[in-house]
Amino acid sequence: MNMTQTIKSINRVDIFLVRLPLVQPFTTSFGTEIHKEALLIKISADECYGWGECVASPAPYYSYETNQTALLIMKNFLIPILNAQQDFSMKDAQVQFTRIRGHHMAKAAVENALLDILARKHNRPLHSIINGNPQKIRSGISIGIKDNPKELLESIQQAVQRKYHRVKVKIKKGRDIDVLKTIRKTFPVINLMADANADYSIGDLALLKRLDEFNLMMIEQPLEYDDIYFHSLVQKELRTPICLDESIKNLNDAKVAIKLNSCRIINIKQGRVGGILAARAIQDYCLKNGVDCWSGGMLETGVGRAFNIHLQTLPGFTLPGDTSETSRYFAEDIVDQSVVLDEDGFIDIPSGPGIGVEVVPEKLKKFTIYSEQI
Ligand code: OSB
Ligand code: MG
Repeated sequence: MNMTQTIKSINRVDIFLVRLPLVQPFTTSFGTEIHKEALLIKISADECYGWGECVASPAPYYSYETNQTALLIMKNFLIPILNAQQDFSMKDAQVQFTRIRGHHMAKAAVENALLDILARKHNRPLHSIINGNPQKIRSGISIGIKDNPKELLESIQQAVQRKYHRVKVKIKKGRDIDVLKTIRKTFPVINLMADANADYSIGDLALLKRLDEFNLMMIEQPLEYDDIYFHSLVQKELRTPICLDESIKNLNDAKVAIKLNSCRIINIKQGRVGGILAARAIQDYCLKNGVDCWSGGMLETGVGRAFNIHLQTLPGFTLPGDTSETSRYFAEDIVDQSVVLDEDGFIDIPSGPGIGVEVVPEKLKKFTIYSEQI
């Protein structure tokens, strides 16, 4: 995109906290979720509008940010900064936002809404203004921890039948070696990976080395959520690539992790690193440094998922991500189009202006538990 294109002025900002039931509970090493609670932001400007979705959760388990901290940061800092601007570009907004330390999930939602406005204003799909290649993207699925192995094997069987390009399973201490052994017995050659969500520490090195026998594509975030250094010690001892998720909150983290050889793969969640443009900068750095990337997910509604899909048209996304069909998360979503897989497990990019999906007012009303005009 021509990054000098500007927004004249913000007219109105609306926030919606929505709560959608998940079709099945989702369990990770940090807990079980039965609902998806998301903070959506709609910014109106220049006779146009744009949507953003914050990927924070109700509780600070995956990250320190929560929906309530994000709301506070938007209300007290991000939106006032925008309201004080006239004729500003994405670059201008980003420069202003750098004053606010951390809170990348709150920033991502606001920045993404601005990008959506710019794309809609010029009647172009989001992928085109970030210079992505208009191509179908690959799918992947993230399967939560299950109480019984039969249920887990059934879920994997379904994913294989649907032609997902790779299967990720969640693991945690005590639910690792045996689980992977069971899976590999039934599915010896599928593209498989495991996500520990930071459940191990350097003292578990011997156990982590045993994961090499399962021929995994990667092990995601084995150690502490804020660690980079100890991951480099583990990566040195493992044949299996390490992929970092929680540890990478911005481009600098990615640079440090790559310089230290802490990982060979990065899970870029645009909503975790500050939005689409920050994610683009990270994938570009990774591409230049021979590090594979993929787009993670946070069980987003159709709004956040649309951003993830457009993002994956960029060349640095060399591996399939955690982008699954809508029906795998929700019986009913808040947007007018569902994500579906074609017969080869690919996903089409929405073609309309901006993110290419529209929020359906009745669905928004149905699922909103709190709203506020800022
Ligand atoms: O660690 O990648 C993760 C969901 C919520 C919080 C953290 C994670 C996940 C997922 C699901 O793995 C990805 C998705 O399907 O959206
Ligand atoms: Mg993860």
